[in-house]
Amino acid sequence: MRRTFEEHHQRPVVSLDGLWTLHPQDGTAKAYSAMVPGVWERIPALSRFRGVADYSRTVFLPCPGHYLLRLGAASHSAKVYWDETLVGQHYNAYTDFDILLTNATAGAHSLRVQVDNSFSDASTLHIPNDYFTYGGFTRSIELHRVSKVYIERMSFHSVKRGKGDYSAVVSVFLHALEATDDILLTVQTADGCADVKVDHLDADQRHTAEVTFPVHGVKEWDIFQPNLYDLTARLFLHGACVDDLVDHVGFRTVEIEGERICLNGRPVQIKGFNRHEDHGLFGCALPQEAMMDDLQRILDTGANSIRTCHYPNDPKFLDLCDELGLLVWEEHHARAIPMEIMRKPLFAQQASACNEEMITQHMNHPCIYIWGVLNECESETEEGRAIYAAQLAQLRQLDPTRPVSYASCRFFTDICMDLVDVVSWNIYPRWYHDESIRSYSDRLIAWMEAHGASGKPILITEVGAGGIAGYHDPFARAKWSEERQCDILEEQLTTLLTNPRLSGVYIWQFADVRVAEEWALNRPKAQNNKGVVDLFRQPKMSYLLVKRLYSATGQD
Ligand code: ADA
Repeated sequence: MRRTFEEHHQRPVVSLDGLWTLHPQDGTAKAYSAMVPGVWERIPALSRFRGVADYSRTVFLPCPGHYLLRLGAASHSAKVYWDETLVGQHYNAYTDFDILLTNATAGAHSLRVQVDNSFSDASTLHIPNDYFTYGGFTRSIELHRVSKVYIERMSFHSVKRGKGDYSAVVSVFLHALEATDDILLTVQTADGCADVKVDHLDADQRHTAEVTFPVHGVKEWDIFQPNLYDLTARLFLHGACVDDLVDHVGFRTVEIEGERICLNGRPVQIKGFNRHEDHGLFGCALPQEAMMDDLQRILDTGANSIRTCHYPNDPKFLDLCDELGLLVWEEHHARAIPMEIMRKPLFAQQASACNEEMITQHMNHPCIYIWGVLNECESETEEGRAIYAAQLAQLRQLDPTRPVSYASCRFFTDICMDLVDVVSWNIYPRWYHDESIRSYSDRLIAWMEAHGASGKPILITEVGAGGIAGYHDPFARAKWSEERQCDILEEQLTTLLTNPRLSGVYIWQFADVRVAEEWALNRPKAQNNKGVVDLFRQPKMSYLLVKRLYSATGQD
């Protein structure tokens, strides 16, 4: 399943997850049985394969009609062939895409998804980086049978009117595949509902139905208080229900009040982790059990937030954060992209597509409190500023209800802080340089205040140190030892968590992750070793240190 709950009760949906045939274009005629979702690197013979591979299977359609393939992304590019006709393609491993199959015939059909994880000029977001771009069909795929008018998606946000009283603001996006009359749409959540009648839609016409209605006495979604409500849209043709869509939503407010980030009117202190989608057993295709295992540990440390470094996360993971009451900083896919790539027209196209897909697909999740872009890109030049301004404007246009930010490392040179609602910095005192965290953070914050951060919340979106799991050096406490990682994290966290000018910190990072081969020389084991657990989730000494420090401060 794509989500942790059923999105459709009326619409027939079947999962296409399971064993597919995999043909890597590796010069052999070999084929493999491969799990979808999954990464091919978990097949021993393909553990180092970077290139193009074809996933294929037969799909049986029980009756003729209109069908929708809902693909939960592939890493990192996909071309989809239906009966050997190209019917769709997608770039970027971290957002979903739909493919319509109209007037399909009943019976057996061939489905082939050609996946490519190679680095080339055709890929501006997936580049050799300090995380691993796996190859595979990495998120779930479903086959939907849709009526001649169907619900493509719906967006939701809420506006507070009083204690427990909100307005639900819902847009339902319809797509008519044939000319249709007498359409009725109902929308319901909590104790509120609304109806919309549409007299006629032409074939291939899209229509957005917008409704706002009051709800009363709702319990607000909050940190560790995940009050969720079903939002249900149902579509009727000539009085008969032909389609539906269910989502989980929460009623809450996120506001910036001076130097504070406020949730439901209360300032919050972020105690978070950066978390990559990467696991020693699953690559980036973590099953929900492994996601939940991570979240149990994250909750155990007393953390209250996760930053989805550096890309949109699996909707299933966001559902779990909704259901556990964890705040999420979600960001589009970009990590330290060089300017020579950012100035390419293809970068603007691929980045803005990722922004649009991230927000339209994830905006209903109450756990997401902020959107981020362009982690550690060129925010110290006018050329870079123009790109930041364009991307931040796009985020605000797509979702005016949440604050926006970016995580910077352009120390004492950044010129974009005036563009954001929350100022965010990645700093590594005592690891990448040896100035004390107190001295360095005081100096940097003073500089920020004079260069665009004044009057705004400040987050430290990355802080941490390396620690190779199992490497102990209790006397010299050399760098890369677990002991030194604890020493540095203790100084960083005790200083930053008690600085009243800061709205919180995200530790870099929850778990060790694989890195690209090109990064291996300065990453022991070809991993980024700054996790508090290793690639297989074995806790390091720093796990208990973080638990002590995060648990010692207030709930949020
Ligand atoms: C940067 C970057 C992270 C990671 C980190 C590190 O802040 O945003 O992705 O590379 O440095 O480990 O050095």
